[in-house]
Amino acid sequence: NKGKKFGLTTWIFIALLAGAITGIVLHYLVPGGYIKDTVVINGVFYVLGNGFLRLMQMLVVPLVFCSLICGSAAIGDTQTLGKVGVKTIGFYIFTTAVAVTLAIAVASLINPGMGLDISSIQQAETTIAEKTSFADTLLNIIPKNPIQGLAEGNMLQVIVFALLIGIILAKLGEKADIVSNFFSQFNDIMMEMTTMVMKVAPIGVFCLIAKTFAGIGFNAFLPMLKYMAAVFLALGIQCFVVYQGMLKGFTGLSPITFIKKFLPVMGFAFSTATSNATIPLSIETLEREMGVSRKISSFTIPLGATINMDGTAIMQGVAVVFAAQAFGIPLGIPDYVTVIATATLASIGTAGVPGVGLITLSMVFNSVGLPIEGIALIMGIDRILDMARTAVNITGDAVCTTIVASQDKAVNRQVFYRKK
Ligand code: DAS
Repeated sequence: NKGKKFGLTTWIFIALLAGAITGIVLHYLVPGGYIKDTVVINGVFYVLGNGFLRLMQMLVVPLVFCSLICGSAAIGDTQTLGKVGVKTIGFYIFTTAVAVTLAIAVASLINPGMGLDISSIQQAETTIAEKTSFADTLLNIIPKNPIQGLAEGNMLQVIVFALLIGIILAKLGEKADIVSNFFSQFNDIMMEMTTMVMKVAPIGVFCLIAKTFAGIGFNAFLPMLKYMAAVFLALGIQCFVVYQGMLKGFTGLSPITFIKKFLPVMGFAFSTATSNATIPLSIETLEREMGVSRKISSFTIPLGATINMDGTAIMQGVAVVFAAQAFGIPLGIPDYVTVIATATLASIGTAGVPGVGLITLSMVFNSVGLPIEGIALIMGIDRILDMARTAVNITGDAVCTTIVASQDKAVNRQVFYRKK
C-alpha cells in the first residue's frame, strides 16, 4: 500500500495548511457565538483533535515496549547495544549543548527583551515544577516497579526494562522462543494499529491546528515579536544548518533528501506539539522511506523523544536572555554556562508532551536567579513556539539516529534515495 503511504503524508500537509487557514478565518472573520465557540471550536475541533492525540498516545507505551524488546533482541550482543547507546547519548548531549549556545548567541544579537514595557503583556499564573536533582533524575531511570513504570508511561523506565528483556531474550535463544514470538507478534499488532490510527491523522491534525489558530489572534504576538523571531531563527539554524551539516559530515547522505522525506513527520510533530505522539510515525518513516533499520530506531527514537529536546533547550536559552533583559538583570558567561548545563539536564528528565518545556524553564530560571514572573511574560504565545520546537526536537532525534545507524551499517541507501 505504498501509494496510500504517500497519500497520507501529503494529506497531513494539506490538513496543516487548511487547519491554519480555517483557524485564522474563524478568529478574524467569524463573529463569536454559540455555534463558533461551543459547537465548532470547543466541540468538534476539541473532541476530534484531542481524541486523535489520545489515540496516538495510546500507542506509545506498548509500541515502544515491544519494538524495543524486538530491537534489542535483534541487536543481541550487549557490546553493540552498548556502543550504539553510548554513541547515541553522546550525540544527544552534544546537539543539546550546541542548541543552547546557539540560542544564547542569537538572542544576544537580537536583544528580545531590550526596552520592553512589561506591563503591556498579559500576566498569567505560572505552574512551577518541583525541582528534581540530577541524582534523582538518574535514579528515577531504574524502575522500582516496571509494571508501574509501564502504567505511568515513564518512558525512561519503559526503555530500561525493555532493553533488559531484549538482551536476555537474545541470551536465552530458543529456550525463550514462546516469549520472543509473543513480543514479535505483539510488535506486529502495534505496527498495524499505528498504521490504522495514522489513517485518521489528517482529520486530527486539521482540528488541532484549526483550534490553536482560532484561539490566539495575532495581537498576542506583537509585543513578543522579537522574542519569537529569536526562537524561530535559532530553531531554523539548528534544524537546517547544524543537523544537516552533521548528517552530511558523518554519513555523506543528502540533507535535501532527508528533509524532503522527513518533512511530513516534522509537520506532524508541529501539529501535535508532542514528541511522544510522533514516535510511531518517526520510526515508521525512517524505516519505510529512508531505509534506517528499526533495530536502531526502536531504541534511539523513544530515547531521543525523552532525553533529547534541542528545540526546547533553544527556547529556554532565548527565554533566559529575554527575561534577563526585560528585568534588567545582568548575566555573565558563568551564568550562561550554568544555563547550558541546566537546560541540557532539564531536557533529559522530561517526557515529550505539550508544554513541558515551559515547566522545566522554571528550573533554568532558578539556576541563574531570574524571577519566575518572566515565564508569565512568554506563556501566551508559547503554544506556537512549542509546536515549532517539538518539530526540531524529533528532527534532532532522527538525524542522530540516522548517523548512528549509518555507522552501524544499518541504513539502506537504495531506500534512502528511492524517489517518493
Ligand atoms: N512539547 C515538547 C515535546 O514534545 C517540547 C516542549 O514542551 O518544549 O518535545
